Amino acid sequence: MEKIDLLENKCIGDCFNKLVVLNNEYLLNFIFEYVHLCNPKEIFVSTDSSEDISYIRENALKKGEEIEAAIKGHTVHFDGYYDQARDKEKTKYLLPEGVDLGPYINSIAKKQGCDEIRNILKDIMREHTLYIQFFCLGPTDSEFSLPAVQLTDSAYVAHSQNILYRQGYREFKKLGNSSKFFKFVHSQGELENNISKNISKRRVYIDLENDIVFSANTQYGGNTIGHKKLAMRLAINRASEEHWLTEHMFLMKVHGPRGRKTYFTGAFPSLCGKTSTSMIKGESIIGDDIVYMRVKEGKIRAVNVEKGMFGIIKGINSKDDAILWKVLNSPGEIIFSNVLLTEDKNVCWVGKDGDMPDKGINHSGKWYKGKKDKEGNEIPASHPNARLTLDLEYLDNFDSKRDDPDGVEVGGIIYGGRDSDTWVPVEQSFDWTHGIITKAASLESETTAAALGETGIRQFNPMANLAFVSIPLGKYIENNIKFGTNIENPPLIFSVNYFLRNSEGKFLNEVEDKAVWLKWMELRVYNDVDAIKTPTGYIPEYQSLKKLFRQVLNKEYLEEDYIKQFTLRIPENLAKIDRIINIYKTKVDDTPKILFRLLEEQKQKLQKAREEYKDYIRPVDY
Ligand code: SPV
Ligand code: MN
Repeated sequence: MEKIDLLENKCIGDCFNKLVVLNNEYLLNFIFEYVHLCNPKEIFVSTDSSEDISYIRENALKKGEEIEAAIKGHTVHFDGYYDQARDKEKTKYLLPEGVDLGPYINSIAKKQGCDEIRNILKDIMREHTLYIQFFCLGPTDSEFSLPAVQLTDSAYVAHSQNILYRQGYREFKKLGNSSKFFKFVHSQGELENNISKNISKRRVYIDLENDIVFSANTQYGGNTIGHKKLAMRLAINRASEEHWLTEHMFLMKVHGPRGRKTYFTGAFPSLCGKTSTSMIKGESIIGDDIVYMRVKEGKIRAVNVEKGMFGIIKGINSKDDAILWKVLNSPGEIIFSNVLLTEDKNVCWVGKDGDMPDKGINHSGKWYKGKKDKEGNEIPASHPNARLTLDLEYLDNFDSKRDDPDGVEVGGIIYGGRDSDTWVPVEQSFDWTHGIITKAASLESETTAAALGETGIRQFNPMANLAFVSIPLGKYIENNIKFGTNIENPPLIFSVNYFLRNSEGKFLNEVEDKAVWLKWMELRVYNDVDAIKTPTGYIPEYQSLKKLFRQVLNKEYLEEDYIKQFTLRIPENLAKIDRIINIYKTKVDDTPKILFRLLEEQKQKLQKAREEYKDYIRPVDY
């Protein structure tokens, strides 16, 4: 009785009733436990209604978590200066004694971690409103649907979730008295000027056994928006148990000849062109960050887990990003985070058309040109990881298949990283297993200035998913291999590399060239173009690309450029294979044996080719 009273007393208006009618004792117990611990001042419960959704947005403005910008519907939010990205170090799995998920998985003993997080959460919401929200990951009324509940004391986080995820109060009504849903507890903690003050107590702790993620003393979306990367970690574990896949991928429709439509997914580490690929001119976007994939009737089908975009804004301009540019300059619901807001409430970011104003407010507070931080570094007008949050429906290239409960059939899967010297711009693997091993599981990416630390350092990032893999890595690789092996015609697997350079460090491709690679991959799905077999996979013939460059970009494509771009770089490829084998040998338990076998085979093929042709093989030499 006492529990019920506590909840009822804190609930605003009829909010208590909104919980009761869901008829789920697990849900009520969960909510009670964290209300008791976090002790919010009051509780707001959101259903799927537009009034409830508006209430949250209005609260974000009223509490100063967001500021209205000049264009109607646009708001700006700031995270703290030292809270601008995912905190990898303080993101940990709570693991019971005796469980070890390997060196790539950051963990803490469950008892110790639970004590620590409970201490941090104790009374943490006492000055705040708690928002309780229900969502559905994946389309509603679907085999893919995963219900999830979020508790957060940030109206900004709650507002972001309303833009990014499908409402799920109705899904919870259908769920009845079940404990099978994901749970998130977030608090921004004590605030100073609306910024989380206790950054040293920032934590993201993940409890896989109970499908709960705790996040405290942080505001940045990647640490706080429960349904994004927090849910992704839970979903990778769930998918592994149930034999489907959760991947860090976009989902898009590529338009082929004669009205043909082919769906592609693509995995790229952060800041490597994932969103920009899904936004390529002339194609259609279904999602830009996370997919679930299941095998149905012998075909791989995928859905977008989300409904919105939490995209990087740096560099968006009218010429290269016409569709986004239009939306960013029109009325509509958009949250900008960590951009520059001028006195007349204009939103600016690095790389936007026009001149950058020399003052305004940004993630460092009052900003002026030349301002330096405590470390003496000049503060840019907007943070490199500044973002825009919007519903994909606003985009002219939006594909309404996004909400199809059956998802879409996947024709091709693309893996890409930031690689200055090894992979060719586009290549098809020999088959599913070869693709998963030599492309996906071998993915590396060079660090950029946007992340902390030295730039240009190659980082191992299998499936662009290393930060989110919540099961032993060897098992995750094995799940991926198995997923496509019993399928008669699995999707083709490709690698792309938008960042190849010549020996002087100059990029060998233009930004827009990726539109051509995409069309070539689409044709390959139906064997509509021939390809050249190399020791590492199939690459395009010059003539097919020449034709596509003309069709897609109206550009002359020179054979000398083709040769530079598609020359097989044997020493670099051999060095890469050695790095990858070494990682799987020394840092990964239970790597599937076939991974070593295939990589050794590829190595031998490359060595043999080197004897025949020397270190660099031009595509015209095969
Ligand atoms: C990414 O970094 O991959 C993102 C943004 O999609 S975050 O929400 O931080 O994960
Ligand atoms: Mn992402």
